[in-house]
Amino acid sequence: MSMTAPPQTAPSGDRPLDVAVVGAGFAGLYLLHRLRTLGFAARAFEAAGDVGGTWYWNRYPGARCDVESLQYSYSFDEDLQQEWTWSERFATQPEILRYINHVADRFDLRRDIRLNTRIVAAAFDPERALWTLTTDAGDVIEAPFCVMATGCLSAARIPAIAGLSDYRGRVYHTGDWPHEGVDFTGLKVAVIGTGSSGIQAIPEIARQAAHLDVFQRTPNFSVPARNAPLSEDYVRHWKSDYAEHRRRAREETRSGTIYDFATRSALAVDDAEREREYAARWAKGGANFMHAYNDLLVDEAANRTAADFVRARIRETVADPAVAEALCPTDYPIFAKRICVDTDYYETFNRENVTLVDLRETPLEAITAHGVRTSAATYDADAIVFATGFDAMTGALDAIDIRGAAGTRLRDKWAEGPRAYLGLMSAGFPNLFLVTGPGSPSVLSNVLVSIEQHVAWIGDCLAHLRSHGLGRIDATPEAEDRWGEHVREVAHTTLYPRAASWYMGANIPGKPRVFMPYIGVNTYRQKCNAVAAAGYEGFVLSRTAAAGNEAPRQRGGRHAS
Ligand code: N01
Repeated sequence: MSMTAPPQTAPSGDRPLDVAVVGAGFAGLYLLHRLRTLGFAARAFEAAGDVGGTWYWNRYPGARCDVESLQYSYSFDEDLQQEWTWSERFATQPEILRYINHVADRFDLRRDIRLNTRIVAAAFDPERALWTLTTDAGDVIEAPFCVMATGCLSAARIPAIAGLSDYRGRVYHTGDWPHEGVDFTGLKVAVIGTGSSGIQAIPEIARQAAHLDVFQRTPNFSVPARNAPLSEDYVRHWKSDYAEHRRRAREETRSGTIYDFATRSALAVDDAEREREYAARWAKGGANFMHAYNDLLVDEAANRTAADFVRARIRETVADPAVAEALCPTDYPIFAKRICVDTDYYETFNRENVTLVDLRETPLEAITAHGVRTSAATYDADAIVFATGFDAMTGALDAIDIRGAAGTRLRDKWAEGPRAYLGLMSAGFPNLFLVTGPGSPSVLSNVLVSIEQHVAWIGDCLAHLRSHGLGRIDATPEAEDRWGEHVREVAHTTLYPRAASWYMGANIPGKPRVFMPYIGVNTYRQKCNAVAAAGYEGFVLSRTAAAGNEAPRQRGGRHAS
């Protein structure tokens, strides 16, 4: 691979920080690069022992991305995207982590990253217009601006199940996997949870373990990945016009990912033709399946045709009819929960050493000293793997004691559900930006596309403030409320709210049921650009002592009082 020299930028060194960045995953790394390029002194604080964010922690067997690798990568640097070689259609976690490390080195980012440093508190001092961050070691960092690049799926969650502390075996969570790996050879293993992580890990664990019991509460729809090495032709085709592909993904798609988008309704064709189309996409593999018709996420009858097709494939694949029925989701529309993409998931239930335990028939009652007890039986387990997901979108932010201008805690403000204007800033928390925050496309998008858009917007906003001698920006409560209503309205034009998903906070007992992500990468980008072009409409921009001690000034938004 040919390399160009990393750009030469002065280290932020001992310069007072302009921006404190929390997290050094895909978002934090690109923030560092972009902010440096704009001449800001920025530093990232990362709880983990190295860069990578979600790809640092999620090392479970079978972990890979289900957005194609040529699309799930940075687009901000043409040389980088031309030079990096992805080996497979869907990259494995180790390959993605290698890529992230390569980016950190290539752009010389490590000198401004403090690892093994968890930010536990962040408070805004309105007098000094400064954020004060406190680390788990008690260190204090000050910066006028703070960006939370803490990730949407980074607060791994083990549910409170009675008896867990009595369990004598080994306990793992897919989202916090041991770095040395786990050898399940000869062990009896229990996996609890059948979301994307469980569905990827289960076939791999089944190949090693003496016996695997899969504890399923809600069946998920999964489509085959059909993963394969990338052909040189395909890569050449993609890279020959990389910039245009990226532009299309950004500007013309709702998910930030290019698929074969259909332009007609599932109900506009006869059964035979529909079957052919679904079969062709099933054979091709991946989430492309969900774009077979343009109304699958908005029309119940159309949606049912896709769900029926997948249920038929499950029944065809799984030998035991009772197991097949238990694996068939029936009580929510397909795609309303995150579609899973698998390799041999349904086939795994034909193995002699795998048992599906349907927790809807026989609820999980407790963990015992030696295994898992349901209402019907006790299953001995040498190891329990929790594939039970995350406190999504808000969990990592809630874990930090974030206090705004009036001392209000963010988690208290969000007690009834997260509120953030454009998903970027929450009113009352000046100079605090969120990357892929609730109210932005985030988890309903190719997150790399969303991250790059947010980072660019934040960088431009900071440059705008600097060039106008302004030191403070805050969202107005009115703009935030209007945005929240818009996010809700858009969601309710689709079938998404029909499923009790983590998009709705439904996986966390007591979490308010609010549909958190915004649907539509393309429209969202236009709205963010329009807000900036109108002088940051819906925000209050003002001067501060540090940036020039004058009266607050209106920049499209309204005057601070
Ligand atoms: O988590 P999940 P995940 N008792 O929340 C079950 C991304 N991702 O880590 O549905 C028993 O989806 C829960 O059951 P239920 C992707 O965005 C991407 O798998 O609540 N079971 C469910 O089955 C994904 O959507 C990739 O009834 C309990 C499971 O645990 C997101 O991360 C790969 C339980 C949790 O599923 C999260 O996926 C991996 C309990 N008390 C992840 N509590 C790719 O790109 C929870 N469950 C391929």
